Amino acid sequence: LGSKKERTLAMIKPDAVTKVGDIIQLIYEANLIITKAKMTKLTWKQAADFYTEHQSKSFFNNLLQFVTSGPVIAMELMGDEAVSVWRKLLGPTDSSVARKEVVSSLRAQFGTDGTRNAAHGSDSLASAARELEFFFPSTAGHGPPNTAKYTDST
Ligand code: DGI
Repeated sequence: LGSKKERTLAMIKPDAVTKVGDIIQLIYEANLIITKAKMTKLTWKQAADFYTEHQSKSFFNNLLQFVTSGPVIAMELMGDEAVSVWRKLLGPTDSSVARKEVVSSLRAQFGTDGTRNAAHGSDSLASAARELEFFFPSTAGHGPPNTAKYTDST
């Protein structure tokens, strides 16, 4: 009550798709709920759009190569301060750095290095809005309509 309910975009990257069960467990333990989910394989162009803010970076090509190498699972997470709660669960960007931290994290457990780092999380409410619209467009014209809406029954 009176808390700051947020929505954020989580994406399980190709290296951690087989760990989806463990990751969902962590999500529930953090008091976040999954309100949308989709498994898909990104095309190169889709990945470039998703990561457009990094297009001039040296690691851009490696990033796209990796994230298009297999399926990803996109999820809308909802809960109190969902953006920062999910980012905190993820841990440091580089999994090899994450493993040196005292407190374990999803990237420490399921990732490998600076590129293969298991999962993504929106870094702000503005990014979350853009990234949720990317995976779950409100104007989707094809396929089954996105009518499943979470309503708090408590
Ligand atoms: O929000 P994050 O995923 O933690 O990090 P970010 O938004 O700065 O970068 C997006 C992704 O790009 C990140 O998950 C992995 C990749 N990346 C970022 N910085 C580096 C990097 N990959 C390599 N190889 N080296 C980097 O310095």
